[in-house]
Amino acid sequence: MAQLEIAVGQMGPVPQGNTRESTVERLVDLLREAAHRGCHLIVFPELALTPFFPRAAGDPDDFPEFFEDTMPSQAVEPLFREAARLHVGFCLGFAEKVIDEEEVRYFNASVLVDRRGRIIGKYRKTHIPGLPEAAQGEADQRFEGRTANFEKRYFEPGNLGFPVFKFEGVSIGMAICNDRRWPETYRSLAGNGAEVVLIGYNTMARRRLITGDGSISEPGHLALFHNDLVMQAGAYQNAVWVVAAARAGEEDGGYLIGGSGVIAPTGEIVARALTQSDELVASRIDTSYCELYRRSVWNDAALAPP
Ligand code: CDT
Repeated sequence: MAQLEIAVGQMGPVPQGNTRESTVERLVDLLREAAHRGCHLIVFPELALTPFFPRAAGDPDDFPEFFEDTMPSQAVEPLFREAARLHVGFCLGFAEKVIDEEEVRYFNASVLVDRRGRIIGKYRKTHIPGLPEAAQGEADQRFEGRTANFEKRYFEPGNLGFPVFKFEGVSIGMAICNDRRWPETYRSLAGNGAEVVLIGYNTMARRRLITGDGSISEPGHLALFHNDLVMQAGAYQNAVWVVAAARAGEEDGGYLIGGSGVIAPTGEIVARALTQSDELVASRIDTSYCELYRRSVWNDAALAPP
């Protein structure tokens, strides 16, 4: 049994034109608040360093400035330094560019950083959503008013599986945005021993659902309902804590739902963001709830402890 004081670092919009340095300063401010509130770990959103650029039907060559080819890059160093100084770990989502056997590859990734500022885990998003191609004449780099998702044009599916890492004695796995909608995400992580699943996300409100041959609109209220539904079910059915950090509010003419929070293995939301801005939400995570449910309700499943 272990306990962890954990924080969600929800972010308000990061519009185009913001410098990486100013965005990292906001992350550092949230990390400082987490330290002030006695937290051991803070979770930041998906692609936390940039606008949610896959709304534009471009490709990685259109936005080289949004990709990190080292982590920490020079701009992100202050966050790592402050984490080590204040003894607070973090989980950070970013767009990753790697050279693999002379081939350039792009992943939607996150790292888990320990309380000494060292990377102890990496995850690459498995379920890449969106359209691979824009409609005729639509392929460009415009963000304004766009609610589409073109991630398939930017990222390939992750190749690291669903790894789990020890952080202060607690088994932690990561997932990124669309991954949270898929039951195998939680089941794979829980099967690998995860007690806590950290999720960063960027979900557009009033989005269109992509079908094989186009898209159809979805009632606006369902975006937040489905967000809660999948994470609460994932937490309960797999006896894990879910700690979810969103980007929220109006960014370049599109609206991101927010709704960051912490969900217990009971399936209950135990802490939740109130705003659509940078906001810290903190909660104590107690892994005895994972054990309780694995020994009782889920006792005959693969999740049961040996
Ligand atoms: N960023 C991201 O993964 N967004 C997705 C869009 C999914 S469209 C079904 C999300 O899950 O919100």
